Amino acid sequence: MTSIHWGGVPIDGGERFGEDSIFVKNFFNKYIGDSRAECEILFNLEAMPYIPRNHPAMAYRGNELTRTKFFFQDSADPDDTLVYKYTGIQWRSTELYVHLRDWKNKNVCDMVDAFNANLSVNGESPGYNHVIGTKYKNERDGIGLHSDKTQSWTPESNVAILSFGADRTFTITNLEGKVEQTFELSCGDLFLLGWKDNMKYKHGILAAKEPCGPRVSLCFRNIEEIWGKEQLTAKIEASDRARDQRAARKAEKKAAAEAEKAAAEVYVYAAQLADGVGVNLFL
Ligand SMILES: O=C(O)CCC(=O)C(=O)O
Repeated sequence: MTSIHWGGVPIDGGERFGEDSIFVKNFFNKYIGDSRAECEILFNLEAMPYIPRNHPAMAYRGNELTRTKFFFQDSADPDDTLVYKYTGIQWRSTELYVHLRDWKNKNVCDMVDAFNANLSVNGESPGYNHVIGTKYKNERDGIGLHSDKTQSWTPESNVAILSFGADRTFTITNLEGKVEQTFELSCGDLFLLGWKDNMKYKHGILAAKEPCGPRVSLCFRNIEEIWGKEQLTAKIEASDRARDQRAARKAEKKAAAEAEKAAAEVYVYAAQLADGVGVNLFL
C-alpha cells in the first residue's frame, strides 16, 4: 500500500481507495487553511485568471465546455511552458497559461509550496508544478468520465484534487463505465488520485439533478514535458494549420457530396422526362 504522509506524519483520517488513492475530508482547513484564499478562488473571478468558456481556444472538438478553467504552470525558466497534454487539447490554450509565480494573487502559489514541502507519497515530494482550476457554475456543469492522460506527466506521479464551494459527487468507474465508488466532495476535501488507480479506473463529476451552487476544483499535477517559447509558438502555428487543413478537407467533402446529390436528382428528373412521366416543375 502506498504510504502518504503530511509533514512526516501519516495523513489522519483518510479513506483509502484502490491501490494508491486517498480521500481526505476537510483537508484544506486541517492542513493548509486560509478562508480568504478559499473565497477568492470561489467568488472573486477577478482574483483568478479564469478563461471564458466560449473562448475559441477552450472549445473541445468544436463544442463549448460545461465548465470554466484557468491554468497555472511553474516552470523554472519563465520563458518555458510545462504543457499538460490531454485529449482534444488545443495548443492555443497554452498561450492562456499563467506563470504561477507571476500571478498577482499568491493563494494557489502558497498551496503548491505547502503540498511540495509537506506531502510525501512513498517518501517523495509530489513536485507539483501545474494547476488547473475548474469552475462548475451549477449542477448542469460537469466533466465526463475519463482517465487523465499522463504522457506529459512525470512518470508515476499523482494528481491532487482540492474542492471548494458546493458539494459534488466524484464518480469512479471501471474502464467499461461500471460504477465502483462515489465520493461526496465538499468544500476543503482532497482526493489524491494515484497513477495506478488513474490507469485502472475512470473518474468524473457528472451533471446532477439536484440544484447546487458553484464549485471550484484545483488539480495539482507534476508535468515533465517542457516547451521553449519558439518551439511552442511553432507547434501552435503548425496545429492551427493542421486544423485549417482538416476544416478545408471537410468542406470539400461536403461540397462533393452535395454536388453528387444534385447530379443524382438531375439524373432522376431527366429519366422521368425520358419515360414521359409527368413532372411537375413547381414541386
Ligand atoms: O473537478 C474535479 O473534481 C475533477 C476534475 C478532473 O477530473 C480533471 O480536470 O481531469
